Amino acid sequence: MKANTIPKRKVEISASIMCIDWLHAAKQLKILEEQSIDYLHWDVIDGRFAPDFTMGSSIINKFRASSSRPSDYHLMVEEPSQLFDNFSITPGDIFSVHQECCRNLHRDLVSLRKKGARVGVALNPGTSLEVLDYVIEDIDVILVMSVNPGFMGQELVPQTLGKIEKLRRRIDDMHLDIKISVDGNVNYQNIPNMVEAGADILVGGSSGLFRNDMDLEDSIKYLRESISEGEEKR
Ligand code: S6P
Ligand code: MG
Repeated sequence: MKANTIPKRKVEISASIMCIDWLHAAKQLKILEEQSIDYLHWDVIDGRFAPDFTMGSSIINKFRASSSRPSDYHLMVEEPSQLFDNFSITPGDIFSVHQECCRNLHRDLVSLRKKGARVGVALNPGTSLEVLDYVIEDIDVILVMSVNPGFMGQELVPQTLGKIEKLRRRIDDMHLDIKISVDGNVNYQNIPNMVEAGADILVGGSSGLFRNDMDLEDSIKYLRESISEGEEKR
């Protein structure tokens, strides 16, 4: 199926909390709530699989408790199954682990499903889609990294757009109910192309949501306009 014949789906927004304005976090969380942002995206980084560190479970669980929005966990850590029990999971939450990090990916997906999560697998920009061949039926969300995991504020890896398109075709051809999430440099210029290629969830970070030069309400408005522009094209 060609990208322009993709049936219309509602594109959702996941707010990358590592990019929030930490000095005004409570105020910004309230705005995300009022604006019905679809998910709060929690990046967990261990300094080994990806450089730098972000938030641990104590910070995330505390924040989570003050919002009604579903969680979208993104674990960028080696052997993530060691941490599964640390996070609270409620029905509707997405929990993504990196294919590159799991010694036994299928076993980890089964564990996550038993915990009630919608299970996600994240792929680095340089990881081929073929690694999912024998687990794809067990996945709810595929998180396509459009930058290398670790830092905010990076440039899009351009091959990602073709990868989203190829993945969309594969999912549709197999008649699977899998959402494609895209994470990294989700800005107003890239969003229409990401949506046209077949993205279902966009992770808004420092370039499209928590911007230094704009109020959060305005960036949400521009983000939604850019999504509509992409939806028109597919
Ligand atoms: C990166 C992390 C992402 C970032 C987000 C940054 O390791 O997984 O979720 O927080 O992509 O967004 P931006 O717009 O600064 O690239
Ligand atoms: Mg992320």
